[in-house]
Amino acid sequence: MYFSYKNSALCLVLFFGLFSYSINAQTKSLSNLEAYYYQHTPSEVILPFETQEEYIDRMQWWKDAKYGMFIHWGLYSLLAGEHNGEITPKIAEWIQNTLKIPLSEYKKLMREFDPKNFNADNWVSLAKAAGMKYIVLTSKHHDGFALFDSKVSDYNIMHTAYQKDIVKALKEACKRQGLKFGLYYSHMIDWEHPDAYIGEGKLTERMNTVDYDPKHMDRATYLNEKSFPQLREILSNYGNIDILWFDMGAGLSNDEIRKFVKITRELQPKIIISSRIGDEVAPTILNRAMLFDYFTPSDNYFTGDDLAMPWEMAGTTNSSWGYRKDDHEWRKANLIINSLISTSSRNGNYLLNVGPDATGNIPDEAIKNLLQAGKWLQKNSEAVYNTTGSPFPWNYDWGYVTQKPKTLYLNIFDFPKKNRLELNGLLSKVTSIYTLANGASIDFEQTGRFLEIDLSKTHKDAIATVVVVNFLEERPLISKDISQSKDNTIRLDRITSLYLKDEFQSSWTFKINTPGTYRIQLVSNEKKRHSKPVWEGSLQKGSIRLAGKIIPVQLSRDSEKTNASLFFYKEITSIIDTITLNKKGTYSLQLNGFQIGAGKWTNGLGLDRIELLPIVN
Ligand code: FHN
Repeated sequence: MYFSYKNSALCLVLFFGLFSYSINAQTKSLSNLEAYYYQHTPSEVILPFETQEEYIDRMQWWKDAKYGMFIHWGLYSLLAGEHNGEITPKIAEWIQNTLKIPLSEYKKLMREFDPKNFNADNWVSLAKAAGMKYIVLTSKHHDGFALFDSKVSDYNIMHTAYQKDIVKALKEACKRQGLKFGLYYSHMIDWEHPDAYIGEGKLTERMNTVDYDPKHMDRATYLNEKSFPQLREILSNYGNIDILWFDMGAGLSNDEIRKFVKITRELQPKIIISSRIGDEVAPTILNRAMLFDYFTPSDNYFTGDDLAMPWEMAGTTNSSWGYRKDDHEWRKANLIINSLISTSSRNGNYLLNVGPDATGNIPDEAIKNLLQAGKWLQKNSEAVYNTTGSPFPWNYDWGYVTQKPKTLYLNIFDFPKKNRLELNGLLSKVTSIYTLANGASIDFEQTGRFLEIDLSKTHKDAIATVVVVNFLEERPLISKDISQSKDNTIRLDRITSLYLKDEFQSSWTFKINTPGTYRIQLVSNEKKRHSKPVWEGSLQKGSIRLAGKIIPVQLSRDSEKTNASLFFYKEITSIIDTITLNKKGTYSLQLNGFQIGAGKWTNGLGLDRIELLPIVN
């Protein structure tokens, strides 16, 4: 069918095929949708369907928005983490799978689903007051139950006690109140359909093996009968849909992934697609010749990298996505703002989840914290929306930097010692510094690459104080050399991209102006499950080479603190040794033998930085 009406694309592709044009040549000439999805293009050849400029333009609202609300809601919200007296040990929306509840029993929840307190406008108003610019709702989660009126499957909201289309209501409320609207759709996992085959081993655990036998499942049937047609429904029946948040696509073939993209882009040309359309595509392709528009790293995990492409951190307000009555681990307003700014300072977005209960109420604690964070955002919005990330390739202890032309915003969460903040590396001439919230001007001194800011008279905000630094140039001039700070500390940050795990930096060059003896210490992060975080530092041995010495390294858990934006995970400091660097000059430090791996599920140290702290006698 595709052949018959896409003849022109076919001719073009055959022409290029015949003359063995390079992929580059094809990319330039075939920048249109037909070529992108032409069926006879080999799977591995992915052709962009738009120009770089068109891509930037399509993504702009999303990049400027920074902050969105994720909503996980469905039949599982009725169970609230418990079934027949049994508490699920995992996230609440997985309860059917985790507690092996037979489908016939789980389906009975449809009779009870009648959210009397649901009011779409209230949810949207909350998101707005919280400072969020878009909403993403689970139109169908892994249980296979749809919150929309589906003609494809009766397993949907119209067949519950409630009988009203939730997707429609929320879409309309977003439109009324001016928020962008996206849909989550579990395209691969579906515990209702008998043919939703995923794969072998670990992937089998993601299927409904209580009611169905994987041996008899045929994925093509599931895709053609339910997933593709329902995707068409949500993209056709509600006007503009701004985001399609696919999830858990691991196991899909490239061609299946491309079919999802094709349907999505044909029906909604301006839509923005999440990377989890196929987990395996995401980590390796960091350019725009890709099937998705932005990258979603692991849930609730972010260790301090500015990724080389648009990205979004999806996180929870407590520990679960779906409502759980026993989950009281609430992320407070300061952590919400810390996570948001830590994300935007690295050019990412933050999609923060709420799990309403079965009556349609968003938990009070979540509301309280979101609104408190929203108040801070009202005062300090200039430092967040429409900004870009920090120009510095390293982190600061006191907080995070965001920027606009001629301006840096220092988002200070921890006031530095003696209230003197040092910005190391800015070469642009600073013209003025003031507090964003009240305009009060701040004294400073600039010498060479050091800018010292006197915060002794600055009002401290309970969450974060934003200090605005104005300078002459459009973009700040930054020296990327690593040198000692005013207190003579040297800080060697992991600065390469989180997901390119084989390319982590393991050597650093820096300048010493004040010779002396230094304590070497290494800071790394816990990772993996929230409930049982793992620190893999002690499992590894290696060495550090510095100033002609090889220092054997076995890491110990010498001190720890909660990671400012990671909430579930601690930052571990390991003291390694002391070293005397008795000459001024350039040194290089090499970390050998360690697996650095900083992703949530990758093995390795989770390295954040190495510090050299002066020992003052
Ligand atoms: O399995 C899902 C989970 O239930 C939730 O929807 C999250 C949100 O990012 N995504 C999957 C796990 O990563």
